[in-house]
Amino acid sequence: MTKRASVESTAEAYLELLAARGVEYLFANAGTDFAPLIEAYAKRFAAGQSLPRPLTVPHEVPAVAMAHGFAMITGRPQAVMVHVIVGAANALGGIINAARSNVPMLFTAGRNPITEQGFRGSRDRPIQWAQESFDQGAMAREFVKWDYELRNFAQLETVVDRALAITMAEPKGPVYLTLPREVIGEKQESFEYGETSRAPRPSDSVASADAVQAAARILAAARNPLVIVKALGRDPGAVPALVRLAETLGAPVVDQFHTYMNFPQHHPLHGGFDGAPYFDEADAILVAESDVPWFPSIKAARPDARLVHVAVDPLFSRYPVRGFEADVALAGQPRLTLHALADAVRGMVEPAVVADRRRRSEEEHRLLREEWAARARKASGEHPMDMAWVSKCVGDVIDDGTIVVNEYDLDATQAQFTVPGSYFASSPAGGLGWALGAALGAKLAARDKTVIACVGDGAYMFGAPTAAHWVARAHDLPTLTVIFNNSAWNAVKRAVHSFAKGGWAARSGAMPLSDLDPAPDYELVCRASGGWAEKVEKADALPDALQRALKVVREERRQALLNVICKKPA
Ligand SMILES: Cc1ncc(C[n+]2csc(CCOP(=O)(O)OP(=O)(O)O)c2C)c(N)n1
Repeated sequence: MTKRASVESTAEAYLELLAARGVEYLFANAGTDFAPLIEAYAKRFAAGQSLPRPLTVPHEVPAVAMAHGFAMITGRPQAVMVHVIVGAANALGGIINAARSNVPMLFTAGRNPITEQGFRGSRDRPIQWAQESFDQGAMAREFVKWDYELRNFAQLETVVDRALAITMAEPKGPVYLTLPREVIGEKQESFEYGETSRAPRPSDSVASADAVQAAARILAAARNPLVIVKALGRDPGAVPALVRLAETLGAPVVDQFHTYMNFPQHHPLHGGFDGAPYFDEADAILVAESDVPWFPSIKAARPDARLVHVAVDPLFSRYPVRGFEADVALAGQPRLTLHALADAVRGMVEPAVVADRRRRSEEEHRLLREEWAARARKASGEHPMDMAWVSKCVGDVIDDGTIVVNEYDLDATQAQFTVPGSYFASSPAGGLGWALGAALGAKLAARDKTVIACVGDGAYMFGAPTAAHWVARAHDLPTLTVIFNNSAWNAVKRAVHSFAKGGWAARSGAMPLSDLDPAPDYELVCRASGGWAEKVEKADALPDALQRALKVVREERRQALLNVICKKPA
């Protein structure tokens, strides 16, 4: 059905269309290019139309991360708008994160006025000569699935519907639309559009029955099948499918460099977070949504191990180099593929063999948990605090209503994630600064949940914390931030130790470019935006501090932060 709206500009028609397409939020960091849009919002507000709700985010890093966080919880793309080329440049790290995480998003930027005079919206600021680029899409093109410039009003519906359909098609990822000021500022009288988008929406797909049978034969014939998983839980519906397959096979499942909750950690077939101890035995490995199942240079699968890959895109086609081999690669929705595999495997395995494997895996699971508990007990007495202890204390406060956003330092062995959609870690691309904004976006999407952002002190600073805390207060998004503060970039130090074992840096202790002393009083940054925040220096004080912080977040509905002082790495 066609709808007709009375509008005064293309910008107003654009907002009308986004609202009609279910886009709830526009995360925005404005500039001169926004004038037509802001004017259109004012008119819509006067008419009682507030969608898509504009949220000011005073830095592009948390703006993009908020859209990422919202989409990772809901599966629905939101709009981000930044200021021309300079805003897009600040946003790009977040776009790379979203691209490598297959998170949908309508990323937009104003485009500087092209004309020097003669149009409504022509240049009227000195920056508008220097802020034009030859090809504005080029900056983001490698990391978006599609980019385009809105050229005219007549194509508005086609262009926006196409953008939204492409971002949502698997493999999902951001799209980039630039909005020239003359175009969005152009005067209109009315806008006619279809009530719903009729852009093609590709249906879910699943591998052919032959390929599924071939994969099932490999897994069923193995003595020691193993599952390696990383990002399967992007689709929470894939988690029970993996549980079914693992139980059918009696195979352990290892979360390797995991970025989502993929498999319940308390399940007896959860085999921990390191595949290496399994590789000597594993004669068939199912690699599920894992771009890096092992390091070929350190410890890899046996050369004779049979390999089955399950992923939306088992080639990871957007990666320049990825040499992991496969005997069978099952493309399509892993949720569907895994159910099909479980069905196929069921008739091929001996129940006694499965039961025997399961007993061995259960024992391994029990031993691993004892080892992790012992590590936490040992860490509990250390001063300054060990990150394993901090992780255990955070792990102890997690319940079924908690979402954790982890930018590096929460050690998953010390927590127990059992609910799909409860744990999210940094993108495989690792662009720092993601967690603070992602946690705010998650909270916006799930207001009844407790959202905890676990960040290193480095990750915290990359997240534009002044802007993020401002957003938490201004938009009423009470999250808890836990800073694992070791006054260093330990990831950088670890890389030096790994690259030059026992070398100059290790022997002399000189490690320039990796220390963050003197550590700021980060708690003051949160308090500056009305948050509740404490510095915690003693291990035995942390559990109570976490309880106090959670009470503030849940009952006062105010943001909170714990600056937890941890051992500084060598
Ligand atoms: C935008 C960006 N810049 C730099 C890096 C390189 N980098 C990776 S981890 C890291 C340090 C993280 O420090 P912190 O959050 O304190 O955690 P820690 O390593 O100390 O555990 C850096 C600088 C990156 N991943 N992203």
